[in-house]
Formats: sequence, C-alpha cells, structure tokens
Amino acid sequence: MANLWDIDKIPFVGHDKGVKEGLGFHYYDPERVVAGKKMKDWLRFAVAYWHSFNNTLNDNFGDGAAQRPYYGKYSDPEDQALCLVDYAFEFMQKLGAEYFCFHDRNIAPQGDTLRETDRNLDKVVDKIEENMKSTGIKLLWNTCDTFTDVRFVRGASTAPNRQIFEYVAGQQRKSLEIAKRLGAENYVFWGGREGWESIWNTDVKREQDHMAEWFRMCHDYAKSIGLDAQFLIEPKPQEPTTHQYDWDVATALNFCKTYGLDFFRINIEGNHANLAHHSYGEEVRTAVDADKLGSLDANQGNKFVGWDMDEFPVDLYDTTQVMWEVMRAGSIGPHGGLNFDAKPRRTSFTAEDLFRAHIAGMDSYAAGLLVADKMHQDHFIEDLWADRYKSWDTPLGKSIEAGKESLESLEKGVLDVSEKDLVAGNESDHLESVMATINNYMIEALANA
Ligand code: XUL
Ligand code: CO
Repeated sequence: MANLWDIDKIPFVGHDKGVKEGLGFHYYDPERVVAGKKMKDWLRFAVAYWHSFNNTLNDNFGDGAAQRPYYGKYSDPEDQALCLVDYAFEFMQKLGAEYFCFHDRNIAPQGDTLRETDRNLDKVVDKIEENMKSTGIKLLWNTCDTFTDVRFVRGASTAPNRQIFEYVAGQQRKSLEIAKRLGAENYVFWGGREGWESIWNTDVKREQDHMAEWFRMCHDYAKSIGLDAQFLIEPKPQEPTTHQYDWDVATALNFCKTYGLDFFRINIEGNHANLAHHSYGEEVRTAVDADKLGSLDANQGNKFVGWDMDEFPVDLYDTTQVMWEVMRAGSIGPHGGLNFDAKPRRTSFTAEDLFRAHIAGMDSYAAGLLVADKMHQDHFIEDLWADRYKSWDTPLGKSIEAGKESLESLEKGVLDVSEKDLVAGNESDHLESVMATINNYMIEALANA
C-alpha cells in the first residue's frame, strides 16, 4: 500500500482517462484560464488540517481506521504534532493545494495551563512557518477551537460562567496573534457551543450580547496588532447544540446588523446549509446578494442522514450552482477559497485514499466551474431572469421600484381589469425545462471540457 512519500505529485491527466488509471486530476487544470482567471485562482483550494491529518476516522461504533505514520509512534504528543507538520506539507504540496486551514488545538497539544499550551503552540507554529516559507503554501484561515474541551460544555463566549469567557479571551488572543504571524487571509468564528439545549435555562438575549462583545474585542485586538485578515462567521443550525445562534446565513447577517458588527463576512459550509434545510447554492445566493460572501467550506451532507457527515463534495448540481454564484459575484469573497472541511469515509484509510478524496472534490468543483462558465457565456440564467421580470422593465415597473408609487396610485390601474385577465404567466417560465437544460449544460460542457 502506497506510503505518502512514495506517491508522486498529482498531475492533470484530462477527463478521458478513467479514475482507476492512477492518481490524476480529470477536470482540475490549475493553469487553465476560465473567464479571464486561472482555475486555481477561481477555486483557491485549501486542505483542512483537522480532517485530513488529525482525524483518526473513528466513529461512534468503531476505532480509528486512518493509517498515518505518526499515530502510535510518539509518547510525547508534541513530537507527534511536529511530525504531523511534515506529513501535512508533503501531502499539500503533492496535491497542489495552495492553502490550508486549522484550529489552534489541532496543531498542538494542550498543556496544564494556558501559558503552557501557548508555549506548545509556539513550537509548532515555528515549524509551520518554516514549511510555509519553503513551500509557498498559504494560510487561508485559522480559528480557535472553543468547543472540544469539556470546559466548553455550556458554551464559550456564551457560557453562563464568566470565567470561561475570560479563558476564551486568552485563548482567542493567542490565536489571533498566530493569524498575524502566519499571514492568515481570513479568520473564522464557528460557534459550535454558542447556542442552547433548552431556552428554559438560557437567557438567550444576554448570551448573544456576550457573543457580540467577544467579537468586538477580537476585532479591536486584531486592529491593535495590525492583523487585516477578513473576519468570517460560519453558520450552522445545530449539532452539537440543539440550536446554534448562527443558524444560517440570514440569521448570522441579522446578528451582525443588530450588533453593528459590519466587518464580518460569511464562511458558508455545504453540509451546514443542508442541516438548515437550504441547498448550498441558496446560502451562497443569500450571501452574494448581501455582498457578504467571504469563503466556502466545501463539503456535502448525505440525503438520508440528518447530521453533519462532512463528505467530500462530489454532487455536480451543488458545485455548479455554487460556482455559478461565485462567477456572478466575481470571486469567493475578497480573500475566500474552497476549504475541504470534509473527511474521507472510514473505509478510505490510506494515504492514497486521502489523495483520491481531495481529487474527487477538486475535480467536482473544477467541473462545476466549467459548467457555470458555459451557462454564463450563454447568458442562460441572465436571459431567463430578464424575461421572467420583463413587466418590471416598463415605466410603471421602474416607478414602483424607485419608490414613487402608492397603494392608491396602483389600484387605479387594476380596478376595472377583468379578474380573468390577471393570470399572466411568462412563456419562458417552465421550471422543468429549465432543470432539463441545466442537465444538458452539464453533459455538454463536461463532454467538451
Ligand atoms: C464544524 C465545522 C468547523 C468549522 C471551523 O461543523 O464546520 O470545523 O469549519 O471551526
Ligand atoms: Co466548517
């Protein structure tokens, strides 16, 4: 079974080669120019440290299956953490991913005090920094793990116990300092424990006030150290809590508006969108329309399972819809990328499987980009929208949109129209044909890729 060091850099082989003929990209051709930009610059792929290197692939009923050379080899967890850095950068280089993401507690073990933990972090960050310099791999974002440790059972910034808030402040300060040191392009906040199990024991308003105060402090500190990473909130409705405060994109945006935290953009994750009963594309649409798209956690859920499966994204409908929105917006936010917040299935436990999983995700997004590009070139959706809303492109439509009409002024125009004549529908508004046309775009754009 191939060891990471025996595997060569993953080449682009083209889509006429079968997936079984060795490791290669079928659609992802990093230097290929699509709509004026290289594929790699549209997609900006990032590897998620926690899933790709720290996840043992255990589950509720089974032990860790992942075969990684550092598991079980070291008695000191700091030595394991340092060895893992070599593995991670070797993998990312061979994959050709130019970015990565991590939580503070993924990269270094916790000590007996925050001071000791910070020291552990410094040693690993030194090594990460060296590797970033020698490979050119950049930090898309880092974040603070304020959900795994038992001290966070009742929340982090929203914990009822004030001392937990103080602890989070200290942990957070260090994490932002690391972001500055490693040149993070974004900084993510995912409130895994910021929510409630029951509203009976929870002062929801007070907790949300605390969370907003925490964000304000983080932003002030970032400014004070000259960290200009884009701040991102990552919404998720549930799991681990019954209700997370950042339920979905709209809720997170409303939270930011309520508390005047307009420096935030949104990091949207596919599986989180599904848990909130949205498609990935719908959530991206909400963020793009509000000019708040920040970055993407690329993964997918499983239709038949109601929790966060973090599957590698292979659904071309999702990737096409997401990339169509990204192309409409011009980019994945000012500094965003596609971070594979995804884990291989438990049966995919070798180093080769880790490549195969990422290749599948990268090819699926590259394919989505190619289909979306063809749709944009043809103005397929743009023309459909123009036709669907054409009755608004009239003097009266424009006047309503400009806020110049009233109920009385509009009523005059319809009072004497026969009720039967008011059923106007548009010729082009045949949803089934629209969906079938999208199928055709996929088939044809990919056959001619
Ligand atoms: C959890 C999740 C996190 C965030 C970062 O569902 O998505 O890994 O992306 O904390
Ligand atoms: Co995520």
